[in-house]
Amino acid sequence: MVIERALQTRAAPEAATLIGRGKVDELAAAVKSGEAGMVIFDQDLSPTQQRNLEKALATKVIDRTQLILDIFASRARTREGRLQVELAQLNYMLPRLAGHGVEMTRQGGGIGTRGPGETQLETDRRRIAKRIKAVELELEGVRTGRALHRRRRTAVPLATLAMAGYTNAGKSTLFNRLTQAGVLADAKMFATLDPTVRPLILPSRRRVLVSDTVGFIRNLPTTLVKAFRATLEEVNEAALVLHLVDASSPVAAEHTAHVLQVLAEIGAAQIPQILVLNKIDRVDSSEADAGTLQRRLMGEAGGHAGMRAVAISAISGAGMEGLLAAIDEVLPMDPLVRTTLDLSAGDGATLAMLHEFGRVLSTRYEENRVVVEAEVPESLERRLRAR
Ligand SMILES: Nc1nc2c(ncn2[C@@H]2O[C@H](COP(=O)(O)OP(=O)(O)O)[C@@H](O)[C@H]2O)c(=O)[nH]1
Ligand SMILES: [Mg+2]
Repeated sequence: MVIERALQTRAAPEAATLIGRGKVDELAAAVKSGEAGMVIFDQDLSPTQQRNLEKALATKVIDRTQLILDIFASRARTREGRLQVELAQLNYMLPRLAGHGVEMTRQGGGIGTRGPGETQLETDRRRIAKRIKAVELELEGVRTGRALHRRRRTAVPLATLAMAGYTNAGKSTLFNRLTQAGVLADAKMFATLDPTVRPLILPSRRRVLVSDTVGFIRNLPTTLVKAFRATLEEVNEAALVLHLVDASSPVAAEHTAHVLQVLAEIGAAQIPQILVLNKIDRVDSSEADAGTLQRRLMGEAGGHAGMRAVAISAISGAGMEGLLAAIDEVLPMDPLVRTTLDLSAGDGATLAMLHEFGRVLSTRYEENRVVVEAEVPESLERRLRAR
């Protein structure tokens, strides 16, 4: 819960505390009266500034880089992602060792508590430096084994839709809207999975997983670029990327180009992608159609490049059927085929299966037979034909 927000505009930062003396006192009072457990600065703090502020505010102080690192740490799913994040955390921690008497790591790393004195400090420095070496070595190993790893992962039976886009584009809102029904249906089966992956049943009755990936961040500190990309790596295992953009944002075109560029750089360019133009409730209705928006964001080239675009409002739900239909059309895994089956009228099991996993278009009864026309996943059709 956020107790208080404060903003200060200054000609120059205060060397010792970033913000001015008066602001520090003001914050200290707010921390005390609100019993704040933490103060987060949307700025980078030098190790000294952070220390001074923790003393003056009598609470934990976190800067922008550390907050982003914490988010990455909670979102990194692949081994490489976790290692890259740990490496960035260690490098962040190293110059901040001096002066802290309390626990150093908030996210693993296992450095533990320290006593006062130079000796302890030196020991800690050596320990972190050693861990950095070890992580770097492990990372090399992971990169070598990556091709192998990816082949294994593709054996996972369910296709994944990865949602990519800037923070604030509406990924989590869309994620919740898309997967609400799915969660109830399959809650038990997925109870142990992390909360950013959930099942979704498409109109075609195909089951997929939706994954809410780590968001792109404006002005990402350069020291975190590698950790960010490694955390985003999981997109490479997706069958389809939902590239979400806040179409009402004045920097939407810039964001779209940047996401496309980074996806290409991590090797995800060949994965089918749908450009999801979100927040059309905030766009002038004369421009709120997918074609117009896509041209505005990507130039004439966008549509020609064959990228599907769908305009939605994740908040109001507008455009959701169009989005689901587009996903069904573009999803390469186990495509839908139209089939006609001549079944014995007593074959209730097959009929039930067709209704559950496919879309039954027509049913015609003839004496003791039933002829069903349906749209089903290719895998199901193969299974039925093989009998
Ligand atoms: N007006 C409007 N706001 C939206 C829409 N979708 C999301 N938002 C808001 O945008 C903000 C960021 O949404 P969120 O889903 O957290 O974005 P994320 O950072 O990409 O996960 C929240 O305040 C949402 O309520 C939309 O379609 N229209
Ligand atoms: Mg989110």
